Amino acid sequence: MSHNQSNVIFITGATSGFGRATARRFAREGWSLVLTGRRVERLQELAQELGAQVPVHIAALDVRDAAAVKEVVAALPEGFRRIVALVNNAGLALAPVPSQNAALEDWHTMIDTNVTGLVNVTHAVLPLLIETGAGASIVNIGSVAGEWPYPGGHVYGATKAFVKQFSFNLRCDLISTGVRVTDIEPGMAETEFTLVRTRGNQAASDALYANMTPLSAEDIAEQIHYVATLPAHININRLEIMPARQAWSAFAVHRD
Ligand code: NDP
Ligand code: 8X3
Repeated sequence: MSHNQSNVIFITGATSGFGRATARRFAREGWSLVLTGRRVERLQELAQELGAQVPVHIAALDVRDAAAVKEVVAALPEGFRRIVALVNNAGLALAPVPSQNAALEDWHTMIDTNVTGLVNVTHAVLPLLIETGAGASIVNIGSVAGEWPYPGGHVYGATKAFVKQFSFNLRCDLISTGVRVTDIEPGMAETEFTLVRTRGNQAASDALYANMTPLSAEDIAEQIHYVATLPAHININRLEIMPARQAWSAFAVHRD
């Protein structure tokens, strides 16, 4: 399949981090962009930046709102309906504290966004991806937190484990359609992720990424571009990526 002007990528959470870097990465290759997120000013800024290069359609969207998701997809202009890649990227972690201290509302927000939101968008965009057929891709942004437990990971890690299993199960059903599905699982990457997780604590975010080299948003955008532009007969099921300076640790043991 050729990747020319008529290829469209639909990105959730395009206002920051991986989503914004992915918009820029695919703009470089001439793809048309559907950029969504809640912060409209940021969508407008990105459209301003990339609109001279490629066709850009922006839509304010909270992925938790299933009706709004359906409306945004139904209202896609003609030139933006041949979706070749859906990047389910919108997501967040909250409550970097032990489960017993976490607010139920924060757990619900993570489930509503990372699980229900991702499902909402997938369900709405799937018919267009199937229409595109061979070479189309769903790229879901999971996390190492969906593979490996860690203190304070509670519901966040569980939502990302859902993303992985949903990705694999989608593959089973989509095998005859040519639509590929990949779960990309990044480790530590410096975006606004930790600012959101700590509710705006810049010092905590800076400390987490200090004196090591975290992944960048551009590193992940590069991997998204890689999996979505492979020849149509190749499906990367799962791609787990860590900074060279991040690895696993020992099991915790609580002693008397
Ligand atoms: P950022 O906080 O920089 O970006 C998150 C994006 O998600 C923003 O564009 C935000 O847009 C969007 N978003 C959040 N909630 C909603 C919502 N309800 N509806 C629509 N959009 C929403 O973080 P990252 O770029 O790092 O995160 C992107 C994805 O990567 C997330 O799924 C995250 O879990 C995952 N991830 C991040 C890692 C990291 O270390 N950074 C590692 C592994 C996975 P807006 O607020 O404008 O709606
Ligand atoms: C977030 C990455 O390192 O906090 O998905 O688990 S990490």
